[in-house]
Formats: sequence, structure tokens, C-alpha cells
Amino acid sequence: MRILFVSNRLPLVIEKNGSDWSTQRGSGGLVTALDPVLKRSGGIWVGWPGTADIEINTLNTLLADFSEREGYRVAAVPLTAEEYKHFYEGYCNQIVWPLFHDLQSLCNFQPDYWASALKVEQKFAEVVQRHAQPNDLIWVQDYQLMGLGKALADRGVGNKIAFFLHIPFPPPDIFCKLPWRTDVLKALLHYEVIGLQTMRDLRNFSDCVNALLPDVEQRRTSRQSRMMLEERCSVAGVFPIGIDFEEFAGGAAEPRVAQNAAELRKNYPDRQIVLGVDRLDYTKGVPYRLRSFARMLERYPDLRRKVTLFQVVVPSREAVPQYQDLKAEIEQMVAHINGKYTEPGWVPIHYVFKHVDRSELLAWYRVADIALVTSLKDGMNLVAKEYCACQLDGNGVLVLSEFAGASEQLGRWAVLVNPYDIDGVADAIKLAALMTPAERRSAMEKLRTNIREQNVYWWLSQFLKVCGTRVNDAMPPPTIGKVA
Ligand code: GDG
Repeated sequence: MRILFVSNRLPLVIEKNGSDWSTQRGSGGLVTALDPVLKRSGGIWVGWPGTADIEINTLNTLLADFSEREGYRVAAVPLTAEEYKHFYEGYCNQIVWPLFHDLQSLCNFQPDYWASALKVEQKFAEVVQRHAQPNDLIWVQDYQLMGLGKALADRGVGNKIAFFLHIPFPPPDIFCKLPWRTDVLKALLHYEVIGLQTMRDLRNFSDCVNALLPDVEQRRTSRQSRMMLEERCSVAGVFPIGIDFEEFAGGAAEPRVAQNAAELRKNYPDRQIVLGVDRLDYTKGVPYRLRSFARMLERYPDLRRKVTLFQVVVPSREAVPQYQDLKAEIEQMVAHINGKYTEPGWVPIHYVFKHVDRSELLAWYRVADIALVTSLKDGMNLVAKEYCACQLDGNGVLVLSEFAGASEQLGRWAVLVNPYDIDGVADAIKLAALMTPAERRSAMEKLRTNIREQNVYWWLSQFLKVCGTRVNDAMPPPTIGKVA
């Protein structure tokens, strides 16, 4: 069975240097995970190419070159500048994203955005239909395309169609704020398989279906719910996404990364490095984290000069006004805290606002004594898993938000926090900083074992099994094994 992946963005970045265009492979766990499956199954990836400013023939040539180089086909869904604005910036990022992260006060429920979403779904459906072969599994990714399954069914596409939601699914009292709640829920039930990250999300989804679609008959087991409406049946299940553990652990062991890590360590002698790595996004809880860090310095003066927070914020969605405000807020807070606490030879917060290259990121993961993952809500949070994978010496401590999906899997061995509890997070940083080497190593070993076993290939195989694909045909061999 061939897989046809659909995501909002294609797995590539198109760049212009002077008058020349080029493509680079996109980064991130999803691309790493899906890439070998696509190559093996001769699959195809459908999505928006990431820019509206390119002439169609140039785009087609670029995509053909990319396909040749990567070993699988990609097909573009071109969007106009207005569609980008109303669908992507509007419907996706000013409605669904904040609402599904329980932040309904940040939503902008513009009716035009919904109209645009319906139009864009039709555009995606048209391209998918053009490229789908009769036996393809069509696998749609993430919140931007919740309605695509219905758009495909309406066109008579008879393939098996599955969906995976990377972000949380909200509880009914929040989901019901969505003006198009019933349409979205009914549309989701056109997927045969609906993948969710955690039990929390499955429970919320199932409760929303109960509340809004009482005619749907549900049969629940602990990790799945079979939902039947008229002649259709969908299976909603829990599939926590993993990372390519070996790739991160192996990358962290590379000589260049090891040297980089040793140099970083030399710059922070006798000091614990506390690391935060986040996309610029209000869901990641960076301002609360900074407040907690400052509170820790205030309450525990003995820890001053002994800890330094290295905070990376990666630019993201900067056209959306709330993201611009967030950037300004973070910068003001960093300046304020540093202004208040800096002493000769010690600056409390090192702040970086850029995309750091992979080897630098791995060096930070490897060297950091504590990782602070304090999202207000998160589907999973891959940074938490990547950090542990790169902890080759096993000395690091993971401080993890109880509202990140990762906490369901990793919470037993992390220092769990409520990210809104400023005193609680301040105390958790202190607790982490004072943990003994034996305590740290014992917890980190268990974290790493879990993340290695439930890696991204495990995630794929669990999902494909429920879809009824011949897993071994679509999958690369599992990479569970010895690591450094
Ligand atoms: C969504 C859900 C869910 C970050 N900074 C740099 C960099 N990164 C990479 C990390 C990691 C990825 O970005 C971020 O992944 P997260 O999972 O933390 O968050 P989202 O982007 O919000 O992802 C989330 C995920 O989908 C998967 O299902 O876990 O809950 O919100 O891979 O490594 N990479 C490099 N430089 C950086 O500066 N190279």
C-alpha cells in the first residue's frame, strides 16, 4: 500500500538567492519520520509549498528536482496571498491553534476565516484526488486540515483516509466556543482512523462527540474509541509521537558536537546550565518561565551565580500580532531580570532569538544540566524527548509541564510542574539543581529507555497497524539498539 501524506506545508523550504531559487529539506521530527516510509512505499507528499511569490513553472521545476533528490514525489497546493492570510494566519493560527490550547481569549472568530478554510480544503482535496491511486492510504496531518477527509469523501474519493492531530484536543466547554463546532466534529468523523497524542486528548474528543453528536454510538477501550454514525465507522486512538532516538543520540556523540559541548561547558565553570528551547509561541509559556526563574533567584540567593538560564526562542508566525507582542514581552522581561540580578562575571539569562543550527542545538542538549519544558499546553513536546536522547552522560534533569502531552509518558521520571505556579516552578528549579548525581542518572536512564523504545518508528507502526497497512512494507527496520 502506498501512502499519500497531506500536510499544510510540504517538507521543504524554498529559498531565493538573487534570482536563483533552491529547495532544502525541512527539519523536524515529522519529516525525519515520514521520509523513509515515503521512500520505501514510493509515496507522495501533498502540501502548500510555503510561498505564494513563485511563478508556477519555476515551482514545478524546483519540486521535480526535490523529488528526484529525496526519492519521493511532492505535489504542491498553491495558495493565494489572501488564502494564506485568511486560512493559515486566520483560521489556523487565530482560531484553531489558540482554542485547542485552551486559550479561547486569544481567538479571533472571524466568519471570513471559516469561509476561507472551506475553500482551501477544496483546493487540497482537488490536488489529492488528482494524485491518489485506488489503493493509497491517504494520511492527513494536523489541525489545519481537520475538514479535508469530508471534502475528499464529498468528491467521491473512496480511499482509506486517516488523520493525526499533533496538538491537544480541548475539552467540551472549550471546544463548544467554536462557532463551527458541529461541522468540524462531523467532518472529523469522515476519517477512518483519528490519531491523538494522549489519553487526555482521546477523552476530550470522545466527550465532545458525546456532547455534540448524540447519535454517534461509541465503544470505548482504554486507548481507543470506535465511533459509529449511520453506515460509517471511525476509530479514534492514542498514538504518542516519538523521535528518532538514535539519530539524536548519535548526533550528540559526533566529535564536532562533543567539542562544541566541551567549549560551552568551559564558558560556564562551576555553574549549572538550565536550558529552554521553544518556538516563539504563547503556548510554550516562556514569560511564566522567566518569572519563575526570577522568583527562584529572589527566593534562593544561594543559587545566584550557580545557575544560568540559556533560552533559545525560534522565530515563528511573526505576522500574527500576538506573536509580535510576545517577542517584545520576552525581551523586556529578560532585560529586566538581567538588569536586576547581573553581577560581575555572571549574567542570569542568555537569550537567543534565532534558529540555531542542528549541531549547536545538540551541543546545548548534551551539556545542559536542567531542561525547562514548561508549556502551558502542548500536544507532545519533542524538545523534552530530544533533550533526554542527547544526555549521553545521563546527568540532566527534565523539568516538565504537566500540561505537555509528554508528561503522560515521561512524568514518572521528570520533575513535574504546573507552569502557571510561579513559586512551584521556582522550587522545582531549585530541587533539580540540588539533585544528587545518582538521582539524576537513575531518572535519566529510565527516561532514555522509554524514549528509545517508543520512538518515531514505533509510533508509525502503531498507527499503520490500526490503518491496516502492511506495516513491514511501509516501514524501515526499527532502530532500537545500542547507543552511546
Ligand atoms: C507540534 C506540537 C508536538 C526548535 N528550535 C530549534 C529547532 N527546534 C525543533 C526542535 C523540535 C521542534 O523544533 C519543536 O517541536 P515541539 O514538539 O517542541 O513543538 P511544535 O513545533 O509546537 O510541534 C507539539 C509536535 O507538533 C509533534 O507532534 O510535539 O506539541 O505543538 O524538533 O528540535 N531545531 C533547530 N534549531 C532550533 O533553533 N535545528
